Amino acid sequence: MKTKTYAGIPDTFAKLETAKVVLIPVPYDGTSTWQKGADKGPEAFLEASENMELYDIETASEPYTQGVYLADPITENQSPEAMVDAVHQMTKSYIKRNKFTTIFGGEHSVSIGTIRAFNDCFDNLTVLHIDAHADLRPSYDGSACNHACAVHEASKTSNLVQVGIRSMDRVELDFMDLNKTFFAHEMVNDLGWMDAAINEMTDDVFITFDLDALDPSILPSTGTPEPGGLLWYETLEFLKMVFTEKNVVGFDIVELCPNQVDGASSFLAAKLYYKMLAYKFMDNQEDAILDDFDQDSSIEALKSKFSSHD
Ligand SMILES: [Mn+2]
Repeated sequence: MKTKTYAGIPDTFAKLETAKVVLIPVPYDGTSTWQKGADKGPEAFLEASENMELYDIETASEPYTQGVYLADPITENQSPEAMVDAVHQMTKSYIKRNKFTTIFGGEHSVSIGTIRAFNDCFDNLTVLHIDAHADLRPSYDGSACNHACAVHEASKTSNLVQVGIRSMDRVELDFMDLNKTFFAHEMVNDLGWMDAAINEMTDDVFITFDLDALDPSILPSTGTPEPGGLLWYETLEFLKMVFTEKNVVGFDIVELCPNQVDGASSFLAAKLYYKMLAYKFMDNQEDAILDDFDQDSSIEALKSKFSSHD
């Protein structure tokens, strides 16, 4: 990766010891089935982030002052299973250091590893899955670690809430809880879906955000674009509600498939990530790392409750 720090922030805010946030890039594209290129996602996201202004108008805050550590990218790609295992272990190691751990993919199979890590560390976890696709297949193309299976495991091991769905296979109905599934064609006519979705969530929420949940008019550069998706401000409104009402314990963003002519998609992904940090930390701006930060000061640990097993 060319980028030295997330969004080009000063080193003071980018040190692992003091940063509240860890960002793990996973440039993986082993199992995508249509347009390839999600392995280029993290680099395009980081480059766009560097060109972003860092004052968030809506929350009147500078989220980067909480500290964002850019971890080494996970490059394991021997097999989908080996990649998922590497993501699982690395993600878990940062959660256990009480970091607000975030992951940027790569295609959606990386989330099998991220969800497994958060599930290990939080009891009664809700996985909020924002996506055009149901991703509930038990296996695809000979692997359970395929992007089409991203939340199959989560459907068994966590409280899975699905939002924005508008494409699926009939076999996925067997694994879908229709009370916790919010289809795009219904969402468009009834903004009550936001409250209804939040009512289905437990306190601790992990968000897995597939960028193809967004409408291709605002985010065309993704592997499998589907018409009829979420727009920008309704997405932000919903996310802000979730961050306000629930304890969001981490998130991943996946499936940016950048190309030369469309810089807007990469920039949207950069802005979406930063807005999610803004919502996470909007109530504790006083805890920001100061420019003359004292290395010996301790940072208040993020709320987390670890289960007994590793
Ligand atoms: Mn998808």
